[in-house]
Amino acid sequence: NNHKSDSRGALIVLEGLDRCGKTSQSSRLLSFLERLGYLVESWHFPDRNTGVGQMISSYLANEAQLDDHAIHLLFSANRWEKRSLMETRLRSGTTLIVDRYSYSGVAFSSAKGLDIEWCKAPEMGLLAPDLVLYLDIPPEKAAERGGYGGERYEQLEFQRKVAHSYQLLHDVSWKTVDACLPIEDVEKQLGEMALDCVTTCQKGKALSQLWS
Ligand code: FDM
Repeated sequence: NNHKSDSRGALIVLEGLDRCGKTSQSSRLLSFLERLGYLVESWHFPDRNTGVGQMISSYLANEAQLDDHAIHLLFSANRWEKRSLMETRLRSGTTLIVDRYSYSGVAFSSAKGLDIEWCKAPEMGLLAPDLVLYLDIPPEKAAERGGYGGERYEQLEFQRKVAHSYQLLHDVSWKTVDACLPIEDVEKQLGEMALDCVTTCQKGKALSQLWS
């Protein structure tokens, strides 16, 4: 690896409804990039390992009740507490594959009826992804896949609202992939898009911040 000083890893985010295949695709993407010799880590938000993450986790399990605004800010705080580590990793050349990020934050909270601009505000200044891979699946199809675990939000009616909210968040970094295709086809498409992005960041692309 001939590192130029402005060479860095890529920030790649996977987004989509529950049961769209994000988690298994992110591990496939991780091994694909590893096999090519890249430094790469797999991350997930919410990160349930921190103190804030534990509060989020008990909220999602319906063990704790919280005001919609309060839980929104906790999800955001959970990203802020990882921001500097994220930047360090990227600048040292490690690519991050992140399962859910600020887009989940805004899509899920605005699906409850919170104002979308209010939802975006606490995300301002977090690192902007170089690539957002949206795994597109109709809510009904996702529900058929079964295995909704019974956490808060894992209901068809609510997922329909989330799907609608996601549509309002598309920006230049978004690429939509049809998540109803066979697993290997989705994997191949994601791999090509990610590789392209990693190469661009390796050549030296400035890090930017949400929302631009
Ligand atoms: N979720 C996730 C939010 O509501 N806001 C956020 O900022 C994030 C990152 O938490 F229903 C929701 C999305 C999902 C739930 O996510 C838990 P995982 O991926 O199942 O852990």
